[in-house]
Amino acid sequence: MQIGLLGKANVGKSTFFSAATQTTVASGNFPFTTIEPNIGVAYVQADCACKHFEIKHENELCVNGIRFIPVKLIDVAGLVPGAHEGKGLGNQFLDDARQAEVLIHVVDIAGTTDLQGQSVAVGTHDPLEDVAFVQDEFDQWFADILKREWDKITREIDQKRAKLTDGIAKRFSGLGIRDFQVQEILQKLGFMAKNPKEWNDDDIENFVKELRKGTKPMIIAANKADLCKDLSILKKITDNAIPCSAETELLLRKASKAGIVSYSPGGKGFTVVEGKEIPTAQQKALDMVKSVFSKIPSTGIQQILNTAVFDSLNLIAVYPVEDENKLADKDGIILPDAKLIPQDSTAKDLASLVHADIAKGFLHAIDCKTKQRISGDQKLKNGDVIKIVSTLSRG
Ligand SMILES: Nc1nc2c(ncn2[C@@H]2O[C@H](COP(=O)(O)OP(=O)(O)OP(=O)(O)O)[C@@H](O)[C@H]2O)c(=O)[nH]1
Ligand SMILES: [Mg+2]
Repeated sequence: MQIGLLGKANVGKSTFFSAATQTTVASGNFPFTTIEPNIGVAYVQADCACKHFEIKHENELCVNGIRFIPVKLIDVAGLVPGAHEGKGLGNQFLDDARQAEVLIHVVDIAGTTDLQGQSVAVGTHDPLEDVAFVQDEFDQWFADILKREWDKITREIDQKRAKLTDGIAKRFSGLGIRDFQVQEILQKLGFMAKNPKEWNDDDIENFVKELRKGTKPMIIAANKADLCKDLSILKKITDNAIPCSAETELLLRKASKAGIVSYSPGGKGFTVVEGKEIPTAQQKALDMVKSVFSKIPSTGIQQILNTAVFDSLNLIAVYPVEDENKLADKDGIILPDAKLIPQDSTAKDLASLVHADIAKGFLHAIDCKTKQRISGDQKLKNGDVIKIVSTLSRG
């Protein structure tokens, strides 16, 4: 599971990354601060299964019944218009983010940066332009891959009776795109029976646009919302757009770590820890943070990560255990692990994820909430606690 952060230069991708992963990486008010990608671990939140059983357990990833589930986050170099032709840092960002299953497109919603990522006065750049150009760069990049190889694909079909689906899928395999996904889009557009020789540039462009949308879902992180004068601009964005302030989240996480405030990621506010002496500069910063919460319901960072995983990718969280009565692993650790799996996953799919041998010897599973036996092809639900019964153990 990998989430990619991408967007124009200087919009706050690295600040988002630092806040979400609690690792400090370079950020600065100029374009191309980031060149090499940053990879780290962020967390999405789900209700922990302990809530259902009304049990208490010691697990640093369960805080008051909210389970923090790790996901990989990748922050890449910024892009400028023409990146697919090598402008700015070119396509490097796309290569770095190619394995990401879902993309968070960070936009400077306050319009404080021009198309090249240079700082400009608040509200002087139209963020809608950025939403369009970044998607366009992506589509162009996809289209270039296909156009470059189109003659070859056509020849392979003519001479070797190769399948169109396979020919296209091969060119996109480096992006983690699978042949069934290519086939779905070809079917959707009615292109399955169309001779590749008859495809024109528009056909290729339409096809890659659908392929991009279908395989790399994008959420818009409308960042720098703290500076934005009129957030009603969000209504003009057709994709899923969530207002956020990465800088506010970063500040709160730091203040929380320093023991100055009590704040939980995703929270609708914070409280100052009683009895703390707060220097004037920090007090000023906290006052600013307060005013951000009067503008947006939360800093948006956690909500964006949760939306990416649970809404865009439709994943569910399930809890594999080895002891269905104690809800524990063999060392007695209660609800040791939460796994993110696609919505239609079966008990057998979960077994494969836990260990190949366990899947090989799969007999049945037990739904620990109902204590019922379930078969390998039964679909799992969000929040399920599952014991897998297998003739083989891991390793
Ligand atoms: N006001 C405000 N400033 C922000 C916010 N997020 C980031 N910034 C500032 O925006 C500038 C750019 O932030 P970065 O995180 O370096 O942006 P980036 O998108 O990673 O930039 P490149 O790596 O150069 O593409 C920095 O000065 C940040 O402090 C925010 O939510 N609000
Ligand atoms: Mg950066």
